[in-house]
Amino acid sequence: MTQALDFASNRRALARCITQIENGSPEMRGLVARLYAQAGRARIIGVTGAPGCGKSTLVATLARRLRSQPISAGLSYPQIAIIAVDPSSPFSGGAILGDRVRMRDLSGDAGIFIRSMASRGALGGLAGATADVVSVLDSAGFDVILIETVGAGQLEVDIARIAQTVIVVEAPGAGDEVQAVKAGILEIADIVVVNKADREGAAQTIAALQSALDLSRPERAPFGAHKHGLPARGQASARPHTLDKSDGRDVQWHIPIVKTVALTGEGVEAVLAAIHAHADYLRASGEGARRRARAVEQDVRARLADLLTRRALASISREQYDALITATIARAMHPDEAAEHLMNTSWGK
Ligand SMILES: Nc1nc2c(ncn2[C@@H]2O[C@H](COP(=O)(O)OP(=O)(O)OP(=O)(O)O)[C@@H](O)[C@H]2O)c(=O)[nH]1
Ligand SMILES: [Mg+2]
Repeated sequence: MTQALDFASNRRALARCITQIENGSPEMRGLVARLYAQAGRARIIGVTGAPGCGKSTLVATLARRLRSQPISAGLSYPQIAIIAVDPSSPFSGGAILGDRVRMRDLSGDAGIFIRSMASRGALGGLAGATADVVSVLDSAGFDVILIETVGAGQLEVDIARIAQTVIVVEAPGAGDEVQAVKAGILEIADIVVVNKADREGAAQTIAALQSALDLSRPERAPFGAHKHGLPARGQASARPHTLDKSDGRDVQWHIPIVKTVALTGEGVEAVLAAIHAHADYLRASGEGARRRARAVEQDVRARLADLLTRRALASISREQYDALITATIARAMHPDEAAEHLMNTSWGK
């Protein structure tokens, strides 16, 4: 508990702890496990989309807006953490520095903590490390945690899924082509944002996204859209996401498409309204708990796969391992046989 309180006031200790998590440092395990027990209060929002679509600008604008709105009692302002995850770079490379520059104007605010993550090495890979960092930030008392990922592959999908609410950002581009569909990330969207709406082609992009969403989601009644002033059906929104019928509830989420100009803040209020509406939906439908259960299971499996791999590799010498791979390359062995051999060696068979 003291440790968690220390983090809130001691950003340097927090930054050090995150670096150790990234590096998969074993000394951190006990602390991370203790802090995990204290997490579960923060609102976690993932922002993903193609490179350059305006994720960082949107995240910075959202953070500023959130900081200007007191928490319901009206006495304090939310503490916000921003994590930019760049799976493509093993070091803090150019893209992350770019983010830092773009988010520069936030750094004067003591209520906002910004951090980039790039390296691997932690159990469960980068997604596992991100999950650990999120729970450390959560236990440290951050009210909102924003995770920015580039959204180009399965790893980014896994990282985005750590969030309770996933925002997929798209910018007007060439014709009907929707980057989010190409990258396979539209299917994880809870809210779709068409940013750079000041640019030509925003209407076509919205139409293309709308039909992509319509194709993938059957029709149901919307939840919470009117209450939160979101666009009505048929305007800039898609068909609702179907819930598992077995839960017997009639609460549906209606994925909104929100138009923004993140540079000027236009439309960002509507994104916040959608985020609040989605939180209501997650609570009312029980989907929030189901989603967390799925994410936890996925995380456990990723860590298990890592542990088993590490154990198997530790059970043989480098030379034996190389010989196994060489034999497989020469087709003297099937990859299944090589894997099984490693597995059996590690179990002492
Ligand atoms: N015209 C216009 N430009 C924007 C808008 N939002 C962001 N930009 C610009 O688009 C460029 C990329 O913005 P970022 O916020 O860095 O985009 P990103 O998606 O975080 O980029 P990566 O992290 O590199 O993938 C910057 O030059 C921004 O100033 C917008 O609403 N309209
Ligand atoms: Mg960025």
